[in-house]
Amino acid sequence: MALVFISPVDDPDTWREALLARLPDLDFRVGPDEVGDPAEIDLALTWRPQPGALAAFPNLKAILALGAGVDGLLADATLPDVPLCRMVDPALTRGMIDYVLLAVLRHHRGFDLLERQQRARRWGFAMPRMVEDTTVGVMGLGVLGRAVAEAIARHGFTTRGWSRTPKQVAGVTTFAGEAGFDDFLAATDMLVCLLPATRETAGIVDARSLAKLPKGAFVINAARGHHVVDEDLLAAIASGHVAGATLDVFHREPLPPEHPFWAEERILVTPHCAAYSDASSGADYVAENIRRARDGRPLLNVVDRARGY
Ligand code: NDP
Ligand code: OXD
Repeated sequence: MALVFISPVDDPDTWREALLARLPDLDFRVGPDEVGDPAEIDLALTWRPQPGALAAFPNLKAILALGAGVDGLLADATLPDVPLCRMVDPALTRGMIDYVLLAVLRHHRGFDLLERQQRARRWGFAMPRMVEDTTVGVMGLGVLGRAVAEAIARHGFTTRGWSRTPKQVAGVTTFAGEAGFDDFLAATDMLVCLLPATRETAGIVDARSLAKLPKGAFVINAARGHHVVDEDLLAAIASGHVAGATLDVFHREPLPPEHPFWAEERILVTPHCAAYSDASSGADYVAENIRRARDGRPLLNVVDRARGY
């Protein structure tokens, strides 16, 4: 099979090496230079291709995304109508667990406040709450949200989760659908967003949902900027209702220098670095999907295009 690799950020050589170790017969070509005849390409392994780039391959059988979120790919109206598979990679999941746990602990132990105090050369100390007295609420209980919620619960935080359909997650009190959303928010001291970017989830972290959180809550968004109404979050922080936020993703990336998030000292801005797929751990999964495509078997983690994730 011929696979074209197209990504402005991922290293083609590590993916080539990892995939050829598992599939020595794979014809691995890096776009655009090594594409050759576009009609020979069966598969695309890709992240953030230029809009229209994948339409150039008339015999494409599947698109294998190098990321978990496929909103960028689906935004391309010319995306070929072939199965699109999301990335599921233990290293990506591990990275997300670490990122969210770090953010939760930073807010829980008041390191955000201590950092501000240091800048002001001020010595101050407040007793932190017990972990079990802080409730973390995870929106989205898919591959990443479930693993994150389980890790947070194992750490001792009271943990809630919210998803579209009902779920059971060890140590986590779960809520589902619109009917469960307000109850989920009502006791959530730290709101973690790990939802996919879809029509239904656009602007879900808005003035209305922020107002439902207990006073002094924190927001951690590691999913997409699409989920947050920026002005509403800034207003909630300015009023003191929300105590601060950790934001990894934004409507425009890189976050423009004039954006007010940069200047709000109660917001930590990180540059979409929460979690990455890694060839050494993700190649088993990608190789399995390549074998399945070659053998005409059902692929793993195919996106439901109507649902958007
Ligand atoms: P999954 O598709 O595995 O899970 C999505 C979850 O969201 C499911 O539990 C789903 O519910 C829930 N959901 C979807 N729509 C709704 C809705 N309308 N209301 C309530 N719940 C909903 O995704 P992943 O866990 O793999 O990834 C989540 C997101 O994380 C990605 O889409 C991506 O945007 C982001 N991401 C960010 C990274 C970063 O570095 N910042 C890295 C990787 C991913 P149900 O199961 O009931 O359908
Ligand atoms: C992803 C991402 O979806 O990096 O994998 O955002």
